[in-house]
Amino acid sequence: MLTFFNPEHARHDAEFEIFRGQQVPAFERAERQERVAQRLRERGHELRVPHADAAAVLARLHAPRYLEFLAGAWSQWLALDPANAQRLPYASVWPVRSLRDDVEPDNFIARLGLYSMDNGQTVGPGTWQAGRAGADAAHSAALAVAGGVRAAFCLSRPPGHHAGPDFMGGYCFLNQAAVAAQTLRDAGAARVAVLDVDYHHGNGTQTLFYRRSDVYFASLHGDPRTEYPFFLGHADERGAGEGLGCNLNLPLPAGSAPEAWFHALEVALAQLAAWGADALVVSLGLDTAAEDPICRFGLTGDDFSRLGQRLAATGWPTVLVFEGGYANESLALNTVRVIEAFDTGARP
Ligand code: SP5
Ligand code: ZN
Repeated sequence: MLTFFNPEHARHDAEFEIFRGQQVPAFERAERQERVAQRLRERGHELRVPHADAAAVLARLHAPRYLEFLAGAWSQWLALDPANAQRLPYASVWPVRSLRDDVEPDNFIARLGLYSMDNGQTVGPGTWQAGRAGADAAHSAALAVAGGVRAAFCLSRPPGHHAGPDFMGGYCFLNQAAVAAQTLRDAGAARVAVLDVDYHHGNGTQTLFYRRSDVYFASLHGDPRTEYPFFLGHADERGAGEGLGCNLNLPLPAGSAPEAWFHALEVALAQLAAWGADALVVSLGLDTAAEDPICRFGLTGDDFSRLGQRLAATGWPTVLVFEGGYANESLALNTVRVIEAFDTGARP
């Protein structure tokens, strides 16, 4: 499968994340993607550096002040104290209910909180460049598909589906699946389906399209009552305004078996077909794997092949966008299983 991959992704690669008040080794590392890229090369897939510029699409999805903050964050952090070059900023205050989010504070950490939903990621020296490279990859993959390629893989990181209109969260900064969906729309697809199969609910993507009737968001994920992102992803979220009826959440209990997961997949695909989708974006998280260190579904290698085959059988022009997946040993194998099963299933 034609794959868009930009080595710039590695410019965002924090060594640690915060867990229970301690710095622990980060789960979302550049190594994840390097391993997938390596495996794809070994298997003979074409890896192409993206050249299309997603700036204009990003500007329609994300708030200008958020993009401006992300672009300038590292230099502002350094300007506070040259010693900050050796430190990473973490948010510690957030504008929750009753607090104002319309006035941007001057204080850097306060602004970081304004533009974050959690402290699961930090902004480093290359975060903006890595994020932009990922968005360009999503834009390029969608343009290839709009141009007649049956399917393309956007092998980007950091991931994107938790990033909303004006916030980062859950290791995500810029919403690549949303960039792909918007690009397909702009290129002429009337109805674009986004299917999110990451273990975690894609709260950012849902929110970006919640009031729109031209993009349908469907997601299968760990029940937010117990699983991250906790505050969105329930079954009663059906869209709003024009977008009412164009959002489907299928939360499953942590620990659900593959058969329950594939049943939910059928429900989602039937809904997207009934709606009349003419192109598909898959938020391809592989943290549903049995061996994933932070998630609790039990998909096996064969299940990932089954997923790829099932997606190909829909017949839709498809952009696959890499999201989560933290069992680095099997991640590359499972990703390539999805990609190759799709290729086999899509062959005429
Ligand atoms: C894209 C994506 O999959 N984002 C996931 C964000 C999950 N954030 C919560 C991580 C909680 C980590 N728990 C550490 C357990 C250590 N034993
Ligand atoms: Zn995830």
